[in-house]
Amino acid sequence: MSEDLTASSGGVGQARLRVEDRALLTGRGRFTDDIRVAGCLHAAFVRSPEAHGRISAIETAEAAALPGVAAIFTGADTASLGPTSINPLMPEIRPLPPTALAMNVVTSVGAPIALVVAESAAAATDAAESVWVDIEPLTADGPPGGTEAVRALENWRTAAPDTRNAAAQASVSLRQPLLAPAALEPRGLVADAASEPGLLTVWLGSQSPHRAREELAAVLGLDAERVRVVAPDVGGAFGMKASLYPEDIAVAFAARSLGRCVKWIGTRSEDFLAATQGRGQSVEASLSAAADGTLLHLEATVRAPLGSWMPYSAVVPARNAGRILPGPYKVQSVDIEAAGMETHGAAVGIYRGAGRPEAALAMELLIERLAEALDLPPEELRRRNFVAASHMPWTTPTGQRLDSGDYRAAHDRAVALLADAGPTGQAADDGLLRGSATITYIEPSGLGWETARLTLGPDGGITAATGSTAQGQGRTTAVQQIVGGRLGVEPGTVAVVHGDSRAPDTAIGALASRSTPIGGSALIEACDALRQQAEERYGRPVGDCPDWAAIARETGGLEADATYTAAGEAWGYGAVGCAVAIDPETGVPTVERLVWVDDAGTVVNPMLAEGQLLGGIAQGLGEALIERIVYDADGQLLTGSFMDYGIPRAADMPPVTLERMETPSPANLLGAKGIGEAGAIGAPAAIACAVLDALRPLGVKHLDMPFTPAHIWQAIRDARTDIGAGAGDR
Ligand code: SMO
Repeated sequence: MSEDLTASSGGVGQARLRVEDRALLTGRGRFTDDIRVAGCLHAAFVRSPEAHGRISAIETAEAAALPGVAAIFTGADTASLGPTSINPLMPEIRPLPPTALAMNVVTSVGAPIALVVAESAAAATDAAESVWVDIEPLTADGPPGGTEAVRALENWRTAAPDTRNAAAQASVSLRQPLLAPAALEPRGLVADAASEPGLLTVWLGSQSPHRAREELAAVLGLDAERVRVVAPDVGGAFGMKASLYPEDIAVAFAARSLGRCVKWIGTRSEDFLAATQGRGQSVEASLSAAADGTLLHLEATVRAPLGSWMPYSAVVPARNAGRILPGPYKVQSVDIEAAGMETHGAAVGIYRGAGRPEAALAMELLIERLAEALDLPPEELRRRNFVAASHMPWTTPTGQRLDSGDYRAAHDRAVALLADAGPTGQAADDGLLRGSATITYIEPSGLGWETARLTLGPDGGITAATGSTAQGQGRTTAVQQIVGGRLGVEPGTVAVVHGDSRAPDTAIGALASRSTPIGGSALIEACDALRQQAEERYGRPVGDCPDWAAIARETGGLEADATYTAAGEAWGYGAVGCAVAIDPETGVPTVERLVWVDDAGTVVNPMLAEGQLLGGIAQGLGEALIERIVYDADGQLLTGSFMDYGIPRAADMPPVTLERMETPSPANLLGAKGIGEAGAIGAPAAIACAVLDALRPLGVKHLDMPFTPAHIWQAIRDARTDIGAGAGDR
């Protein structure tokens, strides 16, 4: 993008206010529950109370006779539906697709067993409670384990390591808790088979309405043209609304069977029980170095839980954790294995970061421990091993091509910012334990294609349809800036369409930090195609700021489609400095400082980018300090509400200093790199390293997240150190 165009048009680079906010903040958003179709029926699910069992009987007669009940469906009705697909991203996958309604066997608490459709949501809920299900428990000894349960597997192996120079080795053994993505708006859909003959229209809170359309059509045995999926306003998704669910299939099936409209709006409890969860990985890893700190060999075994069925993106977290593990560092050799394991419980899928936070956490903890073993400051060990800016593009030992960036510059800037933020370790007369760390993360932003359609209407109005849909990120604002800048029109005049499987016809969606890098580049390409069409019809160049109204009058309107395929993967990155203070009496941790230097390449709107970072940081802070899903030994969910599952509130946010570097990516037209997941990737690793730095003098070698006061207090107790003297010495 030329600087002039940017400055004159309010296009790329401008911190424009979000055009979405007036409606969203004044209650005028249109979410799935706001979709009203005349005569629409309402659905409620009967769910499994057992983690594993055989369904011996389902009695629906009493429920079916209740007032307002239209129909009750069970697994026998949906048995003939086709399977959904699994993105085959790992070489070895044994799919475990969802069943719309359980048949014979249930494999997790909360699995849908029956669907009640009634005249009102209340009637459906009442009737669902009257459906009687008899389940013989099959196992009382918790989730199955062992090699039998491996459902996905990949290895990254280089030639055998050269161990002659190894002077030190460090290892870590991590158990990461499962997390609830906890979108503000729970799941839901409206499936309408009544309003338009031969067409099933589905309003679905989804990151990928196009994929949902393909999947629904395949499962229901329909031509794709006979299904339209629309994502209206979506109140947060974070990966949890990326793939099709059993409930989506069951409700769409019910609508088709009845020739009616059927609506299901899930509750918060249902999201805790049956929405996909995130993280939960176990990582065993070791890293060796030569005496001068040169990193040599990285070995790791990643075990990722999959839950009891696999959504489309199920294997992404395991694969990402493996391929990204070396992070921003040069290592000479690797031997990494990542596996996805079947477990009893809700499906585990992508959640903001999707394997990236897990990789950053493991690698940065290894670096901290290795620095200790080498008796080097951790900053120095990092500096000696960053992939140098001059060596970009750089192919990692896991075969990833890092496209551009200056990791060391970001790291050094973050170290300086943390030092400028004031002394942390010295002011110890308050009796608190202090620790700090500066970590660096990388954030791949996806490969492949995305679509866009630019239309010049007969009245001269410009409409931009993008395959990258929105869940609160401000995509309309960003699309207006990209298109306005490229076509030389005021961004606010560009009409934006997203989230409709009819416009464009095909798309991937908002996933993997790819919307701006790849979706934005597709818009650029469509803009250029529109301009070219104008020039061909007009017979001459149309200039930087074309008279689109005149072109529209002359041509009667134009339309340009683009399917843009990225040249490679754009790798965002950033460095995070964190200082924590821990009260040794209570175990309460306080994040005193968070300084952040992120490079997302070309930034379309710095205010949107900042919002993405802060939101991700809040979720990363939650992961590090608060959040944890707990199942008991029988597979019952103990954290089924916000009474038992904590998420961070505004007051939990530390002071954050944000700085930006801007190294445009050569991997796409726009030069953009992802930023949507950055906060959630960097925060847990930074906080974990800082907490362990604070606890190190007490002899605490390792502690798993979340760092709750009780958890830290116990670790301090277990370390059996004279806490008062230890704190005073620091
Ligand atoms: S975790 Mo993302 O929605 O790929």
